[in-house]
Amino acid sequence: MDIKEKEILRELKKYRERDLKYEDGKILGSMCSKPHPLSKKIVEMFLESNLGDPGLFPGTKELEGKVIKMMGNILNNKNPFGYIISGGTEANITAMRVIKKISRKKDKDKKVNIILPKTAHFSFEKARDMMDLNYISPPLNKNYIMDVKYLKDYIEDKREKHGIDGIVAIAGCTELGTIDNILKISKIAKEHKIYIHVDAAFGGFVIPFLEERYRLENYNYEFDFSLDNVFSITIDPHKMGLAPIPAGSIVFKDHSFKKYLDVEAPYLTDTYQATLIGTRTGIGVATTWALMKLLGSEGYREIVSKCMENSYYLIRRMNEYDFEEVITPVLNIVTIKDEDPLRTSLMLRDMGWYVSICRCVDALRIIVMPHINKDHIDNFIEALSQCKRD
Ligand code: 0PR
Repeated sequence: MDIKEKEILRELKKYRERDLKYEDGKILGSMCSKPHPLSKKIVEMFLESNLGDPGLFPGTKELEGKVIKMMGNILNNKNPFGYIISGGTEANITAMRVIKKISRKKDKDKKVNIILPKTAHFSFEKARDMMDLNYISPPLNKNYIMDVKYLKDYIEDKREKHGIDGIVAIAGCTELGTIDNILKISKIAKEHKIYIHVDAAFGGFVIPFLEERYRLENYNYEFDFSLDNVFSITIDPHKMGLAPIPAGSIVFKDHSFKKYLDVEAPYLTDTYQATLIGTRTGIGVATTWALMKLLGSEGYREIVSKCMENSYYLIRRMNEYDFEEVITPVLNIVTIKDEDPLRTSLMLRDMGWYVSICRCVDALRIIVMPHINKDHIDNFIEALSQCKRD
């Protein structure tokens, strides 16, 4: 390495050193974690791959097909079709694009009406801006999930005037980790022939691996393609899949959905392109394939169990200090009631702890990712109680 290169790297290191590190346990509000160590070598190996022109990278393209098959396996779908893309935002926008295309095919002048839970991630807001979608959001029920008793009314009331084109359901909502009752939603959607998109960006790598002892009684965890009218699912390897960023995924029920995505790209090796992002790395494909092979269901089950055990440990510790949770954790997301969550989160930030806050309820929100251990939790509880004493 010549002197100039060394100097550049030294300079970069200075910037990088200012970043927080997952292993320090201070990042408590992130859905990402330290990527699995195997990722490093894979990133290097696939550095120049570009799935935007797949004919040049047939090996990586074939691997993408295999990863989508693996996704199908965990999502109960024998004929999945989809892509490994930049993340949950791109996946959700892609699904909204399909719903819009299907609606336009039926009636090109009609508003595109989509039922969207109040707990939906803000990526749907971006989709609305870009595609002029009309969202209808039913109230939440006491469990902080979409109250399905309103669905029929919305569908039947609005059917004449507008018609509902799609329903979004969430499997592991960003703020609380709750799961919509997708079984019930699916029954209604089937009856009215409505498309369901499930946002399992976070829950997709948790729910299939959640041990029985962590499943709440009378809670519906079903979310995948085994349910009628679930036509697309967002599931992100760069969240609980432990892949490095960028690795998101959009999976469709079958290949028939490709026609809604394809645009002509006559001069490329593949003359159609379906993903929103054109030039795109194959790194996510390779890391996801490798980690799913390496860890398998058993490996992911162990990771999820550890996160759930630590979530309950956090609840026990906070209860000792009279802090109360909003809900019993459904997934590895813990909420802490707080009259002024913004203030508390800023105080914690001054002490070096990074938590996030909920919008739908006054609470702090902790994502108990694999990089969080019990010592971190003990230290955090100390810091939190100090905020309350001040
Ligand atoms: N859908 C759900 C349910 C999500 O929670 C998220 C992101 C997305 C879609 C969008 O995914 P991408 O960010 O991959 O496009 N949820 C996290 C959040 O907004 C993302 C995040 C991750 C935030 C790490 C902070 C952080 O440090 O809370």
